[in-house]
Amino acid sequence: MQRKIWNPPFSLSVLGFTLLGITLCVLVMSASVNAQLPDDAMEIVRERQLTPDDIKAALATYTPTGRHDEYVMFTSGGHSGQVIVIGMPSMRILKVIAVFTPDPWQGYGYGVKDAPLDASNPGVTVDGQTLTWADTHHPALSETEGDYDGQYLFINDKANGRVATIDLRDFETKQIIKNPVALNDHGATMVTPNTEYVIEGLQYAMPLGNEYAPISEYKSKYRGLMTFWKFDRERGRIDEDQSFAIELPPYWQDLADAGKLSSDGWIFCGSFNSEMATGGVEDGNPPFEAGTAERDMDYLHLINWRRAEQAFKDGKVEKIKDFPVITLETAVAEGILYLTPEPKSPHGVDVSPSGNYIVVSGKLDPHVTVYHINKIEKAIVDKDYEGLDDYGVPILSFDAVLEKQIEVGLGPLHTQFDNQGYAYTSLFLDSAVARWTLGPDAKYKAPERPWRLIQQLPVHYNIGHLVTAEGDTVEPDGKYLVALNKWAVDRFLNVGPLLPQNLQLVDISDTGDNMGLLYDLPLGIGEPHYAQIIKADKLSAWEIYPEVGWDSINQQKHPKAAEKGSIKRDGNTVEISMTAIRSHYEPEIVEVNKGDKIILHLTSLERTYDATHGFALPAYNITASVEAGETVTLDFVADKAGVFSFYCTEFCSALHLEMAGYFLVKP
Ligand code: CUK
Ligand code: CUA
Repeated sequence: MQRKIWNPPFSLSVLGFTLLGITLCVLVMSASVNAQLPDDAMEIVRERQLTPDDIKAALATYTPTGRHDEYVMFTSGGHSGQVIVIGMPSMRILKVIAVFTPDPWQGYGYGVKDAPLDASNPGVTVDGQTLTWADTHHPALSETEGDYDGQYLFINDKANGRVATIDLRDFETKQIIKNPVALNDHGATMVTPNTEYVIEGLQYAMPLGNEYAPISEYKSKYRGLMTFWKFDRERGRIDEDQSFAIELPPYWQDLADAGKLSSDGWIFCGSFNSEMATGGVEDGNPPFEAGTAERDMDYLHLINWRRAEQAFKDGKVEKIKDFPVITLETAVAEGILYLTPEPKSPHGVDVSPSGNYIVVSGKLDPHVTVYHINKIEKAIVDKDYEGLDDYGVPILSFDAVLEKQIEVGLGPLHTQFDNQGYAYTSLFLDSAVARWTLGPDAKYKAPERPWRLIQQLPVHYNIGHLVTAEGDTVEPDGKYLVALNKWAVDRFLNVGPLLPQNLQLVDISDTGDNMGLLYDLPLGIGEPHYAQIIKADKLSAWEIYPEVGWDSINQQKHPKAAEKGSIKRDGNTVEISMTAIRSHYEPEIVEVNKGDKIILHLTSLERTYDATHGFALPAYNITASVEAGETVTLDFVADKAGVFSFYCTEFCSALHLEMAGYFLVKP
């Protein structure tokens, strides 16, 4: 698996470098730079032992200072609980968005009132336990008519069954909600084509509402769940009051995708424990890994979300923990839920850009299995069932809905699409990306050789998800693909037994078997699972907040914003309006009594791009960030007597160190 360095013997090497020189000239000319490759550049090529492919990759990704990237990738941060923003093709990290985990730099989770990580938020403090981390898996960009609109980003917390909303006007988390019925999730988040709903799927079946039931009552008491969170675009919030869930059989529902265009209105969701195995290796039972893989087929779930929405609106729900849930019985009676077989231990399910093809990968099957939406809908109309499952859910006949099975390689997981009629499937066991042709599809010129494996590109190593530019939309861009590899092994310098993930940028602009690696990005802050790539010009984040005194949590003028400093006492409550501008706070001296309740509104008067100030109050575990124009409120009790020097944590000006003050707490 060692990378071959191009290091020919001397005589060959002269020829090689001549060829290399020609290649370089061609490359340089194609970039319409009218220059010979300078000798010192050739010297670098020789010294660093670069191959022509290396040089091509370097030229394709190197981004000179001040030049901006063409695409932006949002990748989940795995157990860091954050989202990482990466420019492409440079693969430079632009930002880590704090989502479920406190972050001092962003002043997130360290005292700012009403921020999503405020302990008073029921999405954060659950049953008295404040959660300070998450296992983020699947980011989803908001869509309009099936295309990314650049407005919002959603991401789930697999560990605790939570969903967060990020506003892309300022790249800040605005909302964290806890699913009241489900402990965990996985096949989420993803959105319906107009972001009507953000979908969250439970992974490990459980007694809904977090009740207790012994594992021996698995079949009768444990259930799966899919939750439909209604998104209120105007408010930029998920509206919990308009949301509902559907009870599912206890099959360990996994990845899901929303239908689009021809399949709009459907949700497709795989599952991998239709055996309903209950583990117990310590008692001599088969472990889950074997128990869940006994049958040759599991069930793809087909959920009609418009019918589900109608049933919810008609009140055909039961309340679990006060949350409306459509029961399995209702789901069957109302034609909301169907099943169809899918090969052994499936993982990914992905809908092609036209909406016609639904691609499923079975981890233990070397094929991808492709269904056609027309066949699915016909089988439902014809009641072409091969039976009912234990819960009365109709199982559509596999032969009736199957379009094609294509052998792509070992351990297929996830599939993405481009604008040339190709599909790309990650091969975990083969450590490769398979490129294959879709069948005839109105959206693209029909491939000359449909349903064929075209190329397997080795990646390093153990690829999980892959993502293409806008690959989840009705209009993918092609051009780039990123392989999110679980193992890095020998790709980077040894940093101890815990290794970074390796995100590899792949050029998919060419047709045929011409995919090539461009760049390796090590990410050492948790395990990214999935990502979304959007054209950078679809994003239009603010440079500064719209006006001085902006409440970024609610995206409106802060009711307590003030452009002058003041201290007001009312009994034991001290309300302070503090301003910040280069390079001082006003007021600078604040004197209170031990036990006073402090409400501090901190307003940045700055109107300059990138003029950020911070506010650190030692011993009180408080740190805030105020970007230009922002007002934040800190709310705490002065329960420690003493002299506390507060100061600005951003090097904002030459006199940044002078931007300080004293918070005096009289005993
Ligand atoms: S994933 Cu969550 S186990 Cu394949 Cu979407 Cu990594
Ligand atoms: Cu303000 Cu440093």
